[in-house]
Amino acid sequence: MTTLQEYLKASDVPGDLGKIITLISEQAAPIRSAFISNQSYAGSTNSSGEEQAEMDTWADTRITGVLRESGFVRAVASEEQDEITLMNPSAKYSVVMDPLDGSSLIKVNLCVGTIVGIYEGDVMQAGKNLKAAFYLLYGPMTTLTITLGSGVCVFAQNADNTYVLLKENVKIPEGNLYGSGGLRTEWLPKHTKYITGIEAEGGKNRYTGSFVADFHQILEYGGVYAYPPTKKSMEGKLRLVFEVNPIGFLAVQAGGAVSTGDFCTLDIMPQKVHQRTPIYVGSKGMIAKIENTR
Ligand code: AHM
Ligand code: MG
Repeated sequence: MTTLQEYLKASDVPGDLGKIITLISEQAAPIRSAFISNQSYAGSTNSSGEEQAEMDTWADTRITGVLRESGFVRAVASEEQDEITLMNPSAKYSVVMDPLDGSSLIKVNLCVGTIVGIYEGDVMQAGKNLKAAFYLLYGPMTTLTITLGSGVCVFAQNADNTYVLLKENVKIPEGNLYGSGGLRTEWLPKHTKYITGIEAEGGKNRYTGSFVADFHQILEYGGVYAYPPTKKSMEGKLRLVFEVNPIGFLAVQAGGAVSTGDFCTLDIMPQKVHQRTPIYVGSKGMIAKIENTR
């Protein structure tokens, strides 16, 4: 069975990039064991004004700490930090991350994940420039879904914490699952028309409220995950830099697509680190459909 280490080597990944991927993937085990002792809320808020679950802060501190100590990282932008953290100015790679996505689901024991993107140079770049993107999904198994810019692989963590290849050359099929964030009463006409159309064609609703988990089932079965613009927030909810770009890059590498509803999110040059964007991600046909909805 191919291990993550063997895969990184066979892919000729530059040393420092491989080390960063390895270091973050090694945090899955401590993060998993910390779930049980970090059930309560920290009582602080992140820069988007949302309550930070204690686990968010814990995972953020843990990953940021190991990246800083490693000396391989130039800068880190995290959903849980207001500003970009500068580390080693002579290092080649910078990391963007949502250390614990879907954290409101921890106390009900549903799946959550860690989202990571790695750029050469600084963090404020268009998503299409990513050198690697991956997410850890803490489900019945811990899995790591990764692209190095040429296809997508899924690894599963063994009892000895080694990641072994579960699936390679993953492709998003055309499928009919859909999951949409935002209250229906807050949706705009274009999105309502789109979802109503999917439902009329027999689409099945699947939405847990954890982006990583909801995307992972789209990757397997096909369909669309959406967090649309709403009457309250024209930018939707998800953050371009930490969430939308890494997952969107993976989707495109798996033969799918990602869009604001009008154009590919990977072309957006971020203006602010915590910038939000509407997102539609999944099967190519589903994304073409929203872009063609008037
Ligand atoms: P988080 O990073 O604070 O957990 O917020 C992002 C999450 C996504 O995982 C999920 O898709 C979305 O927010 C759910 O939002 P809602 O509860 O509005 O459906
Ligand atoms: Mg998140």
